[in-house]
Amino acid sequence: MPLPKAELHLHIEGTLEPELAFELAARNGVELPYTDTEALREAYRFEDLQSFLNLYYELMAVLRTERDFADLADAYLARAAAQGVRHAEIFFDPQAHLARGVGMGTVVDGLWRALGRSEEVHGVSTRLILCFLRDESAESALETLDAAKPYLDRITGVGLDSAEVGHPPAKFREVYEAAAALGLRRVAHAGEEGPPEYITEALDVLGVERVDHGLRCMEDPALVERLARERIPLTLCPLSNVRLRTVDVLAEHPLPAMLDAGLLCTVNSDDPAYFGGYAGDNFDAVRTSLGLSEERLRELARNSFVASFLEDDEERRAR
Ligand code: ES4
Ligand code: ZN
Repeated sequence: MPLPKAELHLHIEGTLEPELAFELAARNGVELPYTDTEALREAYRFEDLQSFLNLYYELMAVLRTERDFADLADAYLARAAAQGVRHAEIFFDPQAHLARGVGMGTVVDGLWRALGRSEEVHGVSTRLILCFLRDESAESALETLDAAKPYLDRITGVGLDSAEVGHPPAKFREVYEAAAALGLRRVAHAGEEGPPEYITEALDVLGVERVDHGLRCMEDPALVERLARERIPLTLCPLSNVRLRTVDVLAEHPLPAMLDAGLLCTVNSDDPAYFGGYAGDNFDAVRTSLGLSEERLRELARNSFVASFLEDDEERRAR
């Protein structure tokens, strides 16, 4: 039996497996620039975050209807459940869809078809987190939050993703203030490729409760001390870090040092269709390559519930 765990860093568009991409392409009459799933998998050799994002945005062209988003989320939830995931806080990137003429309603209603019955069907509770693309303008983020207003009953929080370097968190101060005023929870990617200063800015300017990745905090001992003292959760994604070459090899991942420093770390999958595995695969990989003890692995699973947006009583029931 896999350890019961919560997945806190998961881009739903990053769960698009090649087989489903081709199925949706055929269903929607979309031409993909790859002959078959094998040719597509060949393209999964990334140099850095941007080279991955290029493919990630390209393949989204196959997602067009509510049914497509429902099928995508349902396939993810089934895989996650099989790997011990009991709760999933799921990112989505509305701007990438709005730009292609796919409306906010199509995305949220489609995802909700699967999420809304996930506890019953898969035994996985869910939350939805709307991410702003940081390489788009601050105005576009504000417009996106506005477009989401009719759907806020199904959206728990906001996040910040896409190309990090050159797009510091402070660019999004206004939209995060507006999100907070609407009662939304706040997280942001920071310190994946960007410097430790972006982590501090996400905390102090955007008011985030949780940092996605946060890996590069290790370059700043004072920041590590602060994150540990304030119990700020970090949602680490070990297989993603290797595939995007943030870390050379898994055996050199700083996770053990981060745990030793007292950081509230969690292990997550990011974009599992692209990076070689789902939440359980990430746990297995760190168990094997980093030699973490069973006690450390249980700590990581426990942290995932502590760091989640579940209420205390829900949290106890989930784990
Ligand atoms: C992402 Cl790995 C990663 N980093 C930043 N933004 C993203 N969007 C999807 N995956
Ligand atoms: Zn991510």
